[in-house]
Amino acid sequence: MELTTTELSEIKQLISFPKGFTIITHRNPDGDAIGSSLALKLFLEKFGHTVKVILPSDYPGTFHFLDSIDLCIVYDTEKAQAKQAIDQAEVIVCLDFNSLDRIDKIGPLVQDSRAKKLLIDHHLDPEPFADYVFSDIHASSTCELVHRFILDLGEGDKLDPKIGEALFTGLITDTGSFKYATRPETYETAASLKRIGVDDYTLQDKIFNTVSEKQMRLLGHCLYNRMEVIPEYGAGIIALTKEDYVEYDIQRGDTEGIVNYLLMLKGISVAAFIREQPTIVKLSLRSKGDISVQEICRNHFNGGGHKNASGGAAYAKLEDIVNRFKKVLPKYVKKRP
Ligand SMILES: [Mn+2]
Repeated sequence: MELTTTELSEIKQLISFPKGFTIITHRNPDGDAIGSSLALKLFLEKFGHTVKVILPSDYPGTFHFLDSIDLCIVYDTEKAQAKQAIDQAEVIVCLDFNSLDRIDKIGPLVQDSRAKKLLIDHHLDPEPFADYVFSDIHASSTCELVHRFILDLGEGDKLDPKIGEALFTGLITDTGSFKYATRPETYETAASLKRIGVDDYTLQDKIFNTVSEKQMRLLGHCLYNRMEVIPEYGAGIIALTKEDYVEYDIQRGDTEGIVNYLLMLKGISVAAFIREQPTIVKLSLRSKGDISVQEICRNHFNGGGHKNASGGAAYAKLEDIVNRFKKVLPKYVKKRP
């Protein structure tokens, strides 16, 4: 969904006088959620706006280096400030999610707010809660769309290396360093950000080469002790138990990216990373080509996301979820001879 010329000029009008903006992104914010939010904050501040960013839950330490990240309001621990930021907002911008249940208890607050609402996102099926919707499911990332949005406003000259660094973060995290979900515009965005001075080598180093010893050993454990391969369906599964969580002292973010190792196996095109949390079992699915893990998640695991990267959760036993995944596989993947 593109913004019409009329909508763009209305947004230009909104931006032209100092206002209170509140930017909200999804729970468990990733590089794209955080990068797009901070980039838009830094951009809007150049017009004299007061800009608050609300994250429903805390962000991974990896992104500490991003400019202004320490100013984000984390709803889980700063509820009063988050509520105030929504109350005082004249414009609410929702980034990298498109249904209000992705922001938990903040959802109803956003729903009830009388602020103008703008949504910029690249996930399937946006809910109609915003006044302005810029949604493109073919975009690599919300960061790619925020960059487009800034250019469409005719404000490309406001881009600077700090904004560029935040945007580039979303490009590389949502595409696995340009390995998937790219299109020509993705590289054009990267090129234009590099041209304004983004140091992408340092950025990649800061984002990816910060694994702790604990995480590296956890990865080893997952691959050596918890991995199951189902060659006839080209599938791989890693399932972590509650006990693993204790033994490896697994914190939010520690398991990030582990699912992708399964897809490095020759002949594997569907990957499931399933973990047993205190009350719920969560799963992340990845796939290659035409296999839609989005459908699998939507139909069987109360979730969704993208065609090749989705997630879900269910109140059940770990082994039941593993078995359910195995059971539904034949519906989505052809058996191999
Ligand atoms: Mn994204």
